[in-house]
Amino acid sequence: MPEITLYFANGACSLASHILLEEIGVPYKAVRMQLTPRGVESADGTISHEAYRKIHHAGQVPALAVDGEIITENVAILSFIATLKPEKKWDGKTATERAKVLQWLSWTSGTLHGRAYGMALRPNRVSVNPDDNPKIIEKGRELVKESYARIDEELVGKDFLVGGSDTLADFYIVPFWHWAGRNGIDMFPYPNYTRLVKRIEAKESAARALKDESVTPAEQ
Ligand SMILES: N[C@@H](CCC(=O)N[C@@H](CS)C(=O)NCC(=O)O)C(=O)O
Repeated sequence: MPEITLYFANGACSLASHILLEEIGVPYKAVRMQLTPRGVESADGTISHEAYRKIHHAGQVPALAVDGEIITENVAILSFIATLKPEKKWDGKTATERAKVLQWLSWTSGTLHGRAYGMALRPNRVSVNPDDNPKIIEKGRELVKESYARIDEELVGKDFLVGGSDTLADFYIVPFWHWAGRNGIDMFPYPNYTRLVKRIEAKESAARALKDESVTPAEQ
């Protein structure tokens, strides 16, 4: 097994990788980071934002060090973790499933996280004019709800986003379910999404990661 270090922050998108590393049960080191006014730094103060920028080019979480090699981007990190336990087939069982898993990973990263939550939480990254912020935030929140609706519709009568067992796609959408509560978005209209999150969080691995990150599990 390679030597693995996960750089994560409580309740951030890195939660998906944290759950998966717990699920496979390999030894790994976890370095807790936090967002400060200076940028992302280690929670214990030993890694400054400047030092972390040498690990992650954009100073974001997650980052995964594998035998000293740094991997960034959730999609790449999750795909790498799947290779540590190939028998789980977290990247899909067939060529079509593998493509569908990639489809959901790319969409979650690019649309739900990058575009929708990017606009809702970081309007200043979209426009240099602060007067534009309220409209950008409103549009971002609309996109978040549309994205949740898309996930929910996909899960009507189904337990998994792709195929008949857990894939990376299911794990990756877990943190974004929790972001709704923090941002005053009601999850009542998305019962199928909630059901998936409860199923993942019923796993002991997920419970450990959530507890470590002080994230309250979706009610079982
Ligand atoms: N595209 C990146 C986005 C990572 C990202 O936005 N991480 C957030 C936490 S969920 C972060 O570190 N935000 C702090 C910042 O951007 O300064 C990925 O998927 O890994």
